[in-house]
Amino acid sequence: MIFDKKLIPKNVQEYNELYNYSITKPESFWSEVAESFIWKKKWSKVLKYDFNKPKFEWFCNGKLNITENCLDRHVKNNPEKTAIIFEPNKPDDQTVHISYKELHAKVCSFANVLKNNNVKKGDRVCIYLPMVPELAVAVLACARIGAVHSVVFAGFSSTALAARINDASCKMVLTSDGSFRGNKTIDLKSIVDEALNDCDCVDSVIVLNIINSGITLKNNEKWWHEELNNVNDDCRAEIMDSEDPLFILYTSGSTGKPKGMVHSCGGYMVYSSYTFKNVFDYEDDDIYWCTADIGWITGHSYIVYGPLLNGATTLMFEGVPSYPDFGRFWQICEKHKVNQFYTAPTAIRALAKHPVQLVNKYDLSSLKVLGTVGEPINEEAWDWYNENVGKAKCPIVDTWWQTETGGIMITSLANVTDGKPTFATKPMMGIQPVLFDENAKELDDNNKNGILGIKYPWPSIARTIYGDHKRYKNVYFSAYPGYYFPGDGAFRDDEGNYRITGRVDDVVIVSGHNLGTAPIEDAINMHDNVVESALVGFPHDVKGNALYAFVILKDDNTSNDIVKEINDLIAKTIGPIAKPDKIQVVSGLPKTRSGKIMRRILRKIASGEKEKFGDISTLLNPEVVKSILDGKI
Ligand code: 7RM
Repeated sequence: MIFDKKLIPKNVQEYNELYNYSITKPESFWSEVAESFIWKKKWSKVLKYDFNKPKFEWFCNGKLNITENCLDRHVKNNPEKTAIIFEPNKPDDQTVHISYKELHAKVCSFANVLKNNNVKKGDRVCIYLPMVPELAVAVLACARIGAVHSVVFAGFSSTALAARINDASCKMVLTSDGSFRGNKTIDLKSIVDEALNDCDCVDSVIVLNIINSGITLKNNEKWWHEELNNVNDDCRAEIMDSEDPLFILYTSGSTGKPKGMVHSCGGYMVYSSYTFKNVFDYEDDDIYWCTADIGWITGHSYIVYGPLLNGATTLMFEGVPSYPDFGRFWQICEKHKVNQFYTAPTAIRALAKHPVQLVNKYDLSSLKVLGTVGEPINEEAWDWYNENVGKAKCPIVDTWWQTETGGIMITSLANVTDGKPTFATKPMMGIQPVLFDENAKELDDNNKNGILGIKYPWPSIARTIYGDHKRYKNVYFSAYPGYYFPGDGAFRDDEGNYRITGRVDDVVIVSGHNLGTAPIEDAINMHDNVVESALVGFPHDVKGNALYAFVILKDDNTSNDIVKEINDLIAKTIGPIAKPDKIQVVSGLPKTRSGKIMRRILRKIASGEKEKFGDISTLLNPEVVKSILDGKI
């Protein structure tokens, strides 16, 4: 274990004591945690911050390279230990075990490929790859040489990819000829080709051969395996300042433009690893599996960095939960004797729809800890997970956090603090949540709903939005000066447990994907016959939320294919995940006098409410509500 025993609470009392220490003496506490790592030069000050600017600096003037902590240190102590288990899409294909020593060599070799292709410290590299080990290798190779990785989920469309490449002026793109997903192969390379028609910043592309598609590459494109022929596996780790950027990861916002959250080297290293150890109660020989994609923050922090920093064995799965059948997750748990299993409520709800026989036929006795992330988990899903997967003997950690927070913020700690169904429960050490009432005053009493805020900085808070610090300040630090505002509502019970109630802004979580409504509306509005649109979420028993689009057309009678055409536009500009379940043509949208769409009303209509809309007299056009209700689908 990389942490001193005194930093790892073993029971509720120790958690309470350590938590109190962490918030009364945060600098001493985090300094002790940071001592657990290999620094090339120690920090001179633990924390400097200013909520007004806003500016946060952790482990100031400390020098390090995160890959030395992920790799070199474990190669020294335990070279043969498995770092990554790769489980391919098809159950019959070969599983791969990559030891720390092998991973170190792969990362160093590929870091040399990056250098040979003129990537330097501070350059941005876009990574658009499916869930194969090379994705983890690429991420770490960037970190090795101080290049800033920007991983884009390989389910995003060419338009979404191009926007992200351009926003960060990425110099290089790492991709593959294609990917395997269930019984399909996906032609990733042509998505990249299309994106690159709109990107002038990209000098070169390196292509991993996965599906043997036999494509020919252009002049500035190279095959991954051929590039590896030109290098050795010796690569010095670049010396990074604690505050140097480690990566950019995009998340949706309430305007059309995605926000490139920037994370730094030192604070992110300390927080992602410390939370991994405590939340999942990871022990030395455990096999840990997080089913997320590395294209999301969950994959960054809890497939790659958190586990590797702890010297853990982390499983990467290329495929989908439904192929070859809905028992695939459990088959993998049995096959690899998985000890910690971390997934999303949407996956649980989808699997719970299928016969429980698909779970019961596998031996899940290796499981010790279950986790959920991404959205609130409803009681039925929690019960199903607990009874059928955990056999009522595994603690379930419901982990609340965000791309912006870098690591888990509110959760129970497996085998230490108690879980409570539908509650994320208690703050992580060092995290000070508060609830605000409608007057933006801190709520002191319990059993209340409020808006969630965080009172004090923590090491892995995103440092800025890439290229737009003003927006960073506006979105996260303006609503409640002196606090971080995550955009979620919460309820706090008598014991101080938090239940996250959902977004309070215009982001909808569909199947665990954080979708901004604004960019999807922008896509709908691109249709020639669309005048205006409004998109809201409504509860859905599998996806958590689904999307409902209300659209005003120029000419109602022209095309019967409007629904299909809008869906195609959305799939092309954002990705298929953003397609609404329902698209209703309306004559008008409920608006305030200042012209703002009253989404509150649309949300109610979408979720089936017929009468109780509260006060609609402030609307410019109250009559429109009835007409939308009459046409509801
Ligand atoms: C890790 C991740 C962040 C948003 C967040 C919430 C929602 C995440 C939970 C949750 C209830 C949870 N990052 N959310 N975890 N809601 N309970 N345990 O998902 O940036 O993609 O999304 O997700 O609304 O603000 S994210």
